Amino acid sequence: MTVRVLDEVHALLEAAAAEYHEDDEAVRVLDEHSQRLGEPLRVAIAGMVKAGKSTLLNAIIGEEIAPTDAGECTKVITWYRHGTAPRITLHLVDGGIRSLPVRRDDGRLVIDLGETPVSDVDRIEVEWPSKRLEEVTLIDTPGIASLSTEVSARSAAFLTPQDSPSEADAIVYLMRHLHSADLGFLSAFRDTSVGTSETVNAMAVLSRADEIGAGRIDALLSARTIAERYRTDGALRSLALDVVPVAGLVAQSARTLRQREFDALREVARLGRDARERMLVSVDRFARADAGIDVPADDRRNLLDRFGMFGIRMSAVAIRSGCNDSTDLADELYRRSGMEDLWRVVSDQFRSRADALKARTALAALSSLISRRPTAGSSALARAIERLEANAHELRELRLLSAARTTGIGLPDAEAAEAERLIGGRGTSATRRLGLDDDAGDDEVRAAAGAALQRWRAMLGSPLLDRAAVEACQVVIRSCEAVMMGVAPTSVVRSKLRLVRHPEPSLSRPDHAEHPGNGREHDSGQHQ
Ligand SMILES: Nc1nc2c(ncn2[C@@H]2O[C@H](COP(=O)(O)OP(=O)(O)OP(=O)(O)O)[C@@H](O)[C@H]2O)c(=O)[nH]1
Ligand SMILES: [Mg+2]
Repeated sequence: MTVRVLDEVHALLEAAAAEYHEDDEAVRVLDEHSQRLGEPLRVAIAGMVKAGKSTLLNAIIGEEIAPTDAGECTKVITWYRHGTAPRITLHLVDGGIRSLPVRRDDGRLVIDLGETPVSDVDRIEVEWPSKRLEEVTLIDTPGIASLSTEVSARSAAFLTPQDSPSEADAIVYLMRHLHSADLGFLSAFRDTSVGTSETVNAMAVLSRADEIGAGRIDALLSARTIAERYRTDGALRSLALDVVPVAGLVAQSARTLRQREFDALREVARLGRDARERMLVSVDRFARADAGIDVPADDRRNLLDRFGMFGIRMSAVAIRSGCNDSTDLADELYRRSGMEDLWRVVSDQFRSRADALKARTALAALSSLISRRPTAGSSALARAIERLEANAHELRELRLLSAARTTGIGLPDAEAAEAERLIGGRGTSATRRLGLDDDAGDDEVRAAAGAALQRWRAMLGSPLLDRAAVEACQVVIRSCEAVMMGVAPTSVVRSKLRLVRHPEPSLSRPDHAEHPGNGREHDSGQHQ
C-alpha cells in the first residue's frame, strides 16, 4: 500500500486537533496547517533592500504586478496567489480586511494603500490568474537590513518567527554580493524554520547579474563564475541548495516586451559598430539629446530603465544575429537572463519536493505547539512525529541532504557527493539523480540505477562504516530502488503509521484521532 506523506501529516494534525480540542488557539494553528497542506507550496522571495526581489517576481509571473518603485507598497509583505480574476485585498494589523481597486498604469499593477499607513497593514494579498501561481504561491518581502529598521524587522519576523515555523515553505534569497548579513539571515531562516539545522528549502540568487562588470555583454558569464565560487563556499553551501546568477530586469522586460521597445532596439542594432559602441559607452552618452539615433530621448531613457545597459547591448547583438521580431528577441533575452536556470532549480528542488517540504513545515509547527503547550497526550503525538520522520523516505532524503551539506554523512568525499546526487541534491528527476543527460532513455536510466544500487548495497556491507554512514547508505539504496521501479521516492511503498490507523492509547480522544480518510489508498505516483 502506498501512503502519501501529506495524508499521514493530515491525520496527525487531526489527532492533534482532538488532543487540543479545548485550546482554541492550538486548534486555530492546527486548522491553518491542515488547510495549508492542500495549497500550493509557499515560496518567499527575500534579500536585502533593492536586491531585485520584486523585479524577479514579475519576471517569474511574466507581468508587472509587484511594485518596484520606491512607493510605500515595497514596505509591505505581499502574497501573490492564483485566482480566477485579479483581486487585491488589504489585511490590516487589527484583523480588518479591505478590498483595493485593481488598476494598471502603463501595464504595471498599481497597489494604492490610499489613506492607510503602512504600519497598519499586516499584508497585502494579490490574487492573479497565472499558471505559475497555480504551482507556487509567491511572497514578496520588503528588503532586509533596509534603512527603516521597522521594515527590516517585519520581514525578519515574518520569515524567521521565534516560536513557529516560517510562513514560507521555501525561500529564494537574492543577493548582489555575498555579504555577512546575507549569511546571517540565511542561518536564521535555516535554524528557526524547523528548530534543527536543515538546508533543504533555501536557494540563493546572485541577482542583478547583468550589472557585474558594468553591464558588459559577458556579464552573465562572469556572474556564473562568481556563483560557482559561492556554490562551493563552505558557509553558503550549508545554507542554500544552489546559487544561480539571474538578470531579473532583463527577464522581466523580455516577458513584457512592447513593440515600440523592439523598434527602438532595432534602431540601436542598425547603427554601425563604431557608432553603436560609442553610444553605449555610458548611460549618459546613450541618454544624451544628440546621441545620433532616430529614437526619442524619452524612449531611450525608458530602454535604460527597462533593460539596463546590458539588456540594450544584448538586444542589439541578438537582433544583428537574426532575432527578427519582438517574440524572437523576447525568447532570446529570457534565455540569456538566467531565468530558465532559476526556474529549473525551483522546480527540481522545491516544486518536485512540495509534499515533503509542506509536510516538514506542518510537523515543525506541530512539534513547536507540543513543546509550548504540552498536554497529557502530547508525548504520544511527539512519538508519532518521530516515527513519521523516520519512516517517510522523502523526509529521510531531506534530512540526509541537509546533513551532507552541514555536518557530513561519514562517507569519503567522492561517495558523499554521489550520495547527495542520488538522493536528489541536484534535482529529483531520475536523470539528475543518476547524473545522466536530461533526455536519457529508460534503458539507460534503469542500467545506471541498477549499477548504483549494486555499488551502494556492496558499500553497506563494509564493516568500516559508522552509524551515520550506514543510515546514509540505507537512504541512498532506497532512493535507487525507487528510481529502478520508475517511481518517485515519494511514492515508495511503506506501511501506514500506527497512529493513523490505531491511535496511541494515551491520546485523550481516540475517537477523534481516527482520520476519516484512513481507508483511502493511493496508486503509486498518482500525486507526482
Ligand atoms: N540592472 C538591473 N537592475 C535591476 C535588476 N533587478 C532590479 N533592478 C533595479 O533595481 C531597482 C530595485 O528593484 P526591485 O525589484 O524593486 O528591488 P527589491 O529588492 O524588490 O527592492 P525593495 O523591495 O525596495 O527592497 C529597480 O530600479 C530595478 O529596476 C536587474 O536584474 N538588473
Ligand atoms: Mg520590492
